[in-house]
Amino acid sequence: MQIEKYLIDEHNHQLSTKHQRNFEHVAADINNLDGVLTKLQAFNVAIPSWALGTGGTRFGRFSGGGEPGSLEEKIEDVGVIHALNRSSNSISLHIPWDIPDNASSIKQLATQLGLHFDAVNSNTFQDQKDAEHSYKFGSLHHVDKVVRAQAVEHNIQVINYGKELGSKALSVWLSDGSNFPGQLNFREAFQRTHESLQEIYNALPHDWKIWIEYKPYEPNFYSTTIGDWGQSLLLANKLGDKAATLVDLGHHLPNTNIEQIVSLLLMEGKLAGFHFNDSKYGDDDLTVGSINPYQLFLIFNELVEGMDARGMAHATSIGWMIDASHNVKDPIEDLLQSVQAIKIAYAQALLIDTPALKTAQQNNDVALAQEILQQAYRTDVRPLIAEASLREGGSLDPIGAYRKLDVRNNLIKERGLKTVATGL
Ligand code: AOS
Ligand code: ZN
Ligand code: ZN
Repeated sequence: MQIEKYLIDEHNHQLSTKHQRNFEHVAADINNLDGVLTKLQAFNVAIPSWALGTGGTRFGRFSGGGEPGSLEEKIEDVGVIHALNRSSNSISLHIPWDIPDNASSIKQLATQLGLHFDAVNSNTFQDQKDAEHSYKFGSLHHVDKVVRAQAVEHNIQVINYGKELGSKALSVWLSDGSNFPGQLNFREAFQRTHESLQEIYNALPHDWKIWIEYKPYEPNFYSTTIGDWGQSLLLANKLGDKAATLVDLGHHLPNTNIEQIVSLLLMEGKLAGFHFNDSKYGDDDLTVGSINPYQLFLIFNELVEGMDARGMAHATSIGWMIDASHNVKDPIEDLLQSVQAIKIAYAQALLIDTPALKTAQQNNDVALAQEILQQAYRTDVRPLIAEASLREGGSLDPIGAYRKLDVRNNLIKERGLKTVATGL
């Protein structure tokens, strides 16, 4: 399944008068319009391979039709997303849910679709069939050296897969933790985790990074061994320059000031990147921007300000990725919505009058500082996103085009109605 460019152009044509009117309206008030558009055009968000099938909960799973049954089909789905929004030019694999044994043909397919491979993810939170040792009581922190060795070995294997595909980072999320007080010696568990990560770190190619994700709870409900950004940063600092902290928006206790965490990690050169999603209660993995778009905007405010202060290229200095899972939506539509929400927050942050904000802060003019932020946040930047997409050869309205072109039904015809994607 591939979307022909002329079909996108035809759909754009039907929308063009309205788009032009909206675009001119918002563009009139923007000083550095070309700068903003160039940044939006360069911006891409990686798609996780596990989000392309319908997700489930522990209570069940309701599969949709036409889901990708192989890595090739997952790559094709990302190709569809990228053809529509021109902002999803990479895929992040999860081993062994994906097994890229035929690296050169996989790579060739991706290249044809204008895609490359983002961070590779290891998986030591499930027992794989034929595994000698169980991760029931953890992996890199396990009390038994042979279990730790198996988990280290798996991570090195993931690096090797990634090398063949041209990935440049290993993303590690551990479910290691404890369910009851007394189960674990915190200090020793942390030290063992550090030791195991050091072995993995030593196996990284010179131009690779290791991204360390944290999470406060789930699947363990008393302690998680890498439970917050402090613990992740501590490990990243001990490991060295190639290690940094990955922020998954859903991995915070309610009401945590995530933007402040982001600001300080960036200041320390230790922000690896993001797993974007949204949540109301916990690690809900909901569509980005569906619950709290203002928080997302405030995060992007810190990102733009902090990256500019450090002279970092927005699009390429850190990892931009979605980590979501969808029970009731078409996964492709949901991912299109998530990327769109991220670009909206980014565009709004680009519109903030930074010098004016600095002056207001200097003068302790609290009301004005808030006005400046909200002026940007309340701007309807959607015509800017549409224009950036158009200039890159994408759609003015990705979801509209996806529906108009009846992509899902074509996928169902091609793959069948009863499909189950590998992964979550
Ligand atoms: C788990 O909660 C984390 O968000 C990880 O990033 C995980 O690897 C991913 O969700 C796939 O399970
Ligand atoms: Zn995550
Ligand atoms: Zn998560």
